Amino acid sequence: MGDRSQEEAFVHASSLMGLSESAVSQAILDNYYDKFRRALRSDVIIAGAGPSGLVAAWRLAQHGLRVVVLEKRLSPGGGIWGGSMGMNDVVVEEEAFSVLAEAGVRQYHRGGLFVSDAAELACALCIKALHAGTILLTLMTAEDICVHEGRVTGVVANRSILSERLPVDPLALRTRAVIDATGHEASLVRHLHRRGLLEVPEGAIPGEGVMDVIEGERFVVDRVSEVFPGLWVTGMGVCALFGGPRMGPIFGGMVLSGVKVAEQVALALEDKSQEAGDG
Ligand code: 48F
Repeated sequence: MGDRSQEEAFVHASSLMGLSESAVSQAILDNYYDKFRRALRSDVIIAGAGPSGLVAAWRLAQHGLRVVVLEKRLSPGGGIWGGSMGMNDVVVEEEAFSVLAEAGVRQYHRGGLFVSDAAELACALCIKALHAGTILLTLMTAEDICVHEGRVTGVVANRSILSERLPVDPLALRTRAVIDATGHEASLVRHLHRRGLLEVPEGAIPGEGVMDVIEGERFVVDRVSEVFPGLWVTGMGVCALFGGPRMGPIFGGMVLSGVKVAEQVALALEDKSQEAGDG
């Protein structure tokens, strides 16, 4: 027993040998800037780490694409954390079960519906996206979009909070496809529209309509699309852009919207690679 605790003490001491305050700082800077450097050129940038953005990131990274997620808040998960009126449970429909099961999220049967713990859902989707290879940069706002020759070519990113308070210039990240997964804000779509680059039927982005769970859940999946060359919209951004209904604390549509946008983007990038190869 004595030998054992001596051995443990030795292992502990040697594992601390490289430890100093500056070594801690150095390790973090090395790792973070390695991530940031890799994020400068990617296949897909997803603005927003809510349920639809995280599912899209997971699927696209699983497909072998270089995926970057920019999240303006400190923690990824978007509206999942709030659950319903702050109660950390959400309803998920059966159509999304296979995706949730793959992520290890459990469902509980309640009065004919299925409920999942909001924290479990947020954590599981994050882990799936990260373990598939997604680069996640938090406290990073997608502040604007780059367009060259009529196509989206990148995202202008800035530090959240800092950029809101001080005149700090952003950096641009180059990519082949951008997904606006910023939820109710539909931020990137609005940037394009503000500049007259995105036409919408009524001339103005309508925002979400009144709550309708059934129609909203259908709408948010059906209307996922490439809204400008190189820019896709998913999740609640779809409803904000096309005037679809809001639907409250039900998340199957968000998950399936993320799956669908990932399929569309993967296909479009494959086609573009083939064109480039053929050319
Ligand atoms: O709002 P959010 O969860 O969007 P979603 O994936 O899911 C909507 C549901 O959560 C819920 C609902 C279900 O019925 O209605 O609201 O469509 O996640 C959007 C994420 O984008 C971040 C924001 O902080 C949130 O985490 N975000 C918003 N604007 C930006 C951004 C921006 N400009 N740059 C980076 N992140």
